[in-house]
Amino acid sequence: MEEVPAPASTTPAPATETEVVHQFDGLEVDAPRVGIVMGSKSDMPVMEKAGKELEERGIHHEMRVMSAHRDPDVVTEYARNARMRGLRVIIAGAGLAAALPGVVAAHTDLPVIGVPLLSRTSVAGGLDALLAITQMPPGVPVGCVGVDAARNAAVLAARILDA
Ligand code: RP5
Repeated sequence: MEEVPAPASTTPAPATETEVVHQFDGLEVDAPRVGIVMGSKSDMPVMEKAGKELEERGIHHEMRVMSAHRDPDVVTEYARNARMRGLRVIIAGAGLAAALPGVVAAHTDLPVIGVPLLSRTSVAGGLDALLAITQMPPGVPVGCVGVDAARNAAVLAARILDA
């Protein structure tokens, strides 16, 4: 009796190890896993504490200055590409009408940790930024640490990465 060929499988063959390795060819081994962004250069002295904490823990990170109000297109592009670039958590610090963490969270599903910052013209000791960061609409969460608590944001990011 003539043998009938088996129908072609609709499920793809399991990937070989070589194929898996090739899929990761484009990713740098030491690509940053945490993105630290801030609304102004003036935020750097405080936000550097987050970078220092991550460095001490051996967690690759990058630091960028971009303002939700002054550079909206840059922020949008950064947030939209973040996951594809290998980032897993974003720490976003801003003072005053601190829109940066919320705008980043609007464009990525990565966890975003906001750092409300004290600035020269802050009101109520940074409460302006703290409320701007925490009072997000349902469905677009931003985690938030204390005012100027950049180091805590890094500790939290490390815990998220280990989860
Ligand atoms: C915010 O306005 C920044 O995050 C910063 O904390 C504050 C003041 O910015 P500069 O006037 O110092 O650039 O957007």
